[in-house]
Amino acid sequence: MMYNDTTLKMKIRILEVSMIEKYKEENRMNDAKRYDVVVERLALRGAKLEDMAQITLDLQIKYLPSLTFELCLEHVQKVVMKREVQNAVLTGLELDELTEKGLISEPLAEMLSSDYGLYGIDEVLALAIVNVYGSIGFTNFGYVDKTKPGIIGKLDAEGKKDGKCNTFLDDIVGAISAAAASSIAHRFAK
Ligand SMILES: [Ca+2]
Repeated sequence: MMYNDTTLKMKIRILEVSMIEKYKEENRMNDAKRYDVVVERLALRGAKLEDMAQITLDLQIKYLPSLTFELCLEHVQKVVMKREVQNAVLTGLELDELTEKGLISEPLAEMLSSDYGLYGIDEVLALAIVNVYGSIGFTNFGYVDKTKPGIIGKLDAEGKKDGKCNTFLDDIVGAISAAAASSIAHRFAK
């Protein structure tokens, strides 16, 4: 059977659209699947989403007195659903874990295991997380990075112990909490 040009073009277009939809669907599922892995990896390192939601609540409650912990947790989950965030978390956690196992070579190993103050790439990686939420994200992240509230201070102190490395983890946790706070701020912006 012969197709005229228009029919053929239409058929190709339909095929393209269905392939794009299939691609989108597969990727959506991959992100959802990866979400569970990311949440589990964070928990294994001592950082639960609930701890981040608490920081988010503390950050935003002064602007939104009716804000609840549950809503904060929802926004933390939304942040962790994003692919850029998942990629940053997986990269950072891997570097912390490899450092603890002694699998990083010098001079990087010494910088990561001592949480060297001028290293700075841990904060840069965390910016990939807050970047998703614009300038409010950066402001919130700067604030939690300085004040180290809740679990962040705990992780920071724990990372200074022998054989432990939380160089990336504390910034990741701060960035996710800050991003969730920014997500809430955007949601309720007047
Ligand atoms: Ca750090």
